[in-house]
Amino acid sequence: MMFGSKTALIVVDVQKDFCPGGALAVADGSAVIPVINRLMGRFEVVVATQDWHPADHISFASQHAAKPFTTIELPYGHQVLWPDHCIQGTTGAAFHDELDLNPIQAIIRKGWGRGIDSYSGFREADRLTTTGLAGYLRERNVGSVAVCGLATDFCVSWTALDARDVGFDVAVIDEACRAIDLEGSLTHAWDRMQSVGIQRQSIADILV
Ligand code: VGL
Ligand code: ZN
Repeated sequence: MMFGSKTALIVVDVQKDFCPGGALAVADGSAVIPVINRLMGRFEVVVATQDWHPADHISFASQHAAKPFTTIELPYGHQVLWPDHCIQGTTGAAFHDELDLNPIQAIIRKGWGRGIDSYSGFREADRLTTTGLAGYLRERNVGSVAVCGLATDFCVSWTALDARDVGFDVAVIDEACRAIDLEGSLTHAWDRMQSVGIQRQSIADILV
């Protein structure tokens, strides 16, 4: 199928658990919300991702008697172990109250299978199982995407890299993201994104 002419905004994981007070709070995470609320009105297509784990999810340190932020090897690869977060149906998994949900046209939940994580909104951590987001965007005539949300160095960058990998033009909107930054992960994420031609975009370029 030909890639289309529309640009989509992908709003990644703006959920209570990733904001101050949440189980896996990203420093200054809620600062992205007023910016994203303004950005959404500038795009024809707006989708959001929602991290959505069962209570016994394999990415949780509690399932391995391990400390959060350590890593293990799983059949699909390297896995950072996280504090329990974004458990299906809990308050922490809900979108932040200040995020305007009305402009969001589709929501992709990810990480819902017990045995596999999914930072990317396009593809699970085995790098094979797709979520359907690429097909959705193609059917809606999208050719390029702008990515924003939480966290820059995990779900935002993995989503942006996969978007590029399946052939979209991709920008990441810097001021509309915040990072976890574990051991240089933020610098590494920007290096990887820039090496595959992902644009680092400023809100000033969009909100003129
Ligand atoms: C995320 C760690 C675990 C994210 C999700 O949204 O960046 N990070 N699950
Ligand atoms: Zn998660």
